[in-house]
Amino acid sequence: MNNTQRIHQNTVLITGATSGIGKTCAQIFAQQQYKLILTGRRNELLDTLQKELHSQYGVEILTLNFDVRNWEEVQKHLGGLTDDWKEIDVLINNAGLASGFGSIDQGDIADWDAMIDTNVKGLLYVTKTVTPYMIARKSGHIINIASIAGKEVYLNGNVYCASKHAVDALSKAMRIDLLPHQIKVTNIAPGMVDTEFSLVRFHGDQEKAEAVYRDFEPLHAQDIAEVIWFAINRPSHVNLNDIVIMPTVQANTSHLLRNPK
Ligand code: NDP
Ligand code: 8X3
Repeated sequence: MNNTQRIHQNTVLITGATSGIGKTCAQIFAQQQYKLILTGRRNELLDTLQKELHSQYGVEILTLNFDVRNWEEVQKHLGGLTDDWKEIDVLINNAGLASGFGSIDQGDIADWDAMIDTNVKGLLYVTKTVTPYMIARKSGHIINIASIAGKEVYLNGNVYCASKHAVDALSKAMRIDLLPHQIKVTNIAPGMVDTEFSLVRFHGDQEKAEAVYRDFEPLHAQDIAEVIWFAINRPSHVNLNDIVIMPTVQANTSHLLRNPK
């Protein structure tokens, strides 16, 4: 079959697909017969996910093992996608992290760099590389995974909150810049979701991480992935600009009801 005869099959690119929200999005999109481009730094997890999803749903999956903080790697892996893979319908800018949880005067520079470089610069690098494919087709939907931490700030959340406020601002900015190209941009702002997030924030301290989600029901990655699926399936004249999703017992970043009766 030559290029002109190719039948378009919907394609999603998910950054940070090795765990949590990104992985669950991969499962939902595979179930719905999307072609998947999955990225992350842990290659063995990407391989396992690729095998699982291919054998379960028979979909084509391209795994790309790189760090979103590295502009050269982003360009190398995403800049020269072949015709089979470059017709990306949905980009989920999900890769991100909190690193550390301390007062501004005690902050660790390496933690700050990791958050700003991943959550802000990594998202920018991927978006800059992928949007030309969408612009060429005058079609596409970008989902930015921000956070309730991008709407509010909380004690010891300083730099993580700042990085997610930046994502929130970038969602608004992208919506303006990409308007002439008819590319949708949706900002997703979840509250507490039980993933590897807290384990990463507390540098592998299992006890501290588990304590975060104790005595209440947090959001699950599935809750977020289902909302993303809903958002990308609105009719072409409808865009969901900004979605805040919270556990029922979390009113905001500082009011959480543990042990609800
Ligand atoms: P997880 O830690 O489970 O997943 C994070 C994903 O991001 C992993 O797949 C990880 O893959 C990837 N990632 C992290 N750093 C990099 C990097 N430098 N390059 C490439 N990939 C990277 O957490 P979540 O699923 O919870 O987090 C997903 C997104 O959701 C993040 O942006 C987070 O800030 C946001 N969020 C999370 C909330 C929560 O409470 N959990 C609430 C609100 C927003 P790998 O390590 O293999 O590279
Ligand atoms: C993660 C949610 O409230 O831990 O973005 O910052 S929170």
